[in-house]
Amino acid sequence: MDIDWDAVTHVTKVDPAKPLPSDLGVLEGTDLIVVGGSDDVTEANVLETIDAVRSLEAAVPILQEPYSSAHVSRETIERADAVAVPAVYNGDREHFVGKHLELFTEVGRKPDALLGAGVPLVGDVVTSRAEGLVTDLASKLVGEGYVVQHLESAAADRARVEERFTPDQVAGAALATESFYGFPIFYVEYSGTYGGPEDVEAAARYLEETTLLYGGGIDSAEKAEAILAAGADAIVVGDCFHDDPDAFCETIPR
Ligand code: 1GP
Repeated sequence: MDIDWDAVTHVTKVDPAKPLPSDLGVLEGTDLIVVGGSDDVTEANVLETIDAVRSLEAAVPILQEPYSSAHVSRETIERADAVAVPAVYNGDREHFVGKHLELFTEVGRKPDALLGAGVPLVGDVVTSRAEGLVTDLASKLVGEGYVVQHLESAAADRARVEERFTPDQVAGAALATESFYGFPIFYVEYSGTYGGPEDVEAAARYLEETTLLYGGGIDSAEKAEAILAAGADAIVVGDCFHDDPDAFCETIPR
């Protein structure tokens, strides 16, 4: 399924390492499900989570957001609609460039590993089929320009973020995302705390084509509305989905 970003206003981030609410029906009002988390995530629990949310009656697109290339496999790429790879502007080099090269190296590394054993093809045919498969898989990987603004979060710890950006720096990162790097997504990440609309307002000034996502501490209709009114294309709700399904439902715009 292609992700129609123009139709995405509400995103749910599902952490594969956390228990799912008993009623997954609450997800039917969301526009996109992101599967990913920082701690205790494995390829196996990513696949289990993708399968669980795929079983929803409403067809909601699924984006895998891996922290490590170990969470990504041919299966996860094939079962998700896309795989979004964060490029953290205020993280260390590994989290802007290093992990991406590692991931694409994994995807491109061995035709036989990607095609699997027992494929009844030989020689050049295997190589050309494998190259086509690698290209198909790589086309599902999309970059996300990221600023991680909650320094006490697991995301900041993992990406080695030591500095919170000022609104001017957030605006600069947004501008670079749109006009220089060309990533389709820019993400203001306050994971675990509510950052308010200021950074979103700063980023929105420079984004025409790029989808602007805000995530962090959204647990009410008021916060959701404030962030959307500030110019975010969509809000991302994580903890509240796992912890308080009733409040989660309130975050879905009517
Ligand atoms: C986390 O931005 C998302 O990556 C959502 O944050 O868990 O605080 O809702 P919360």
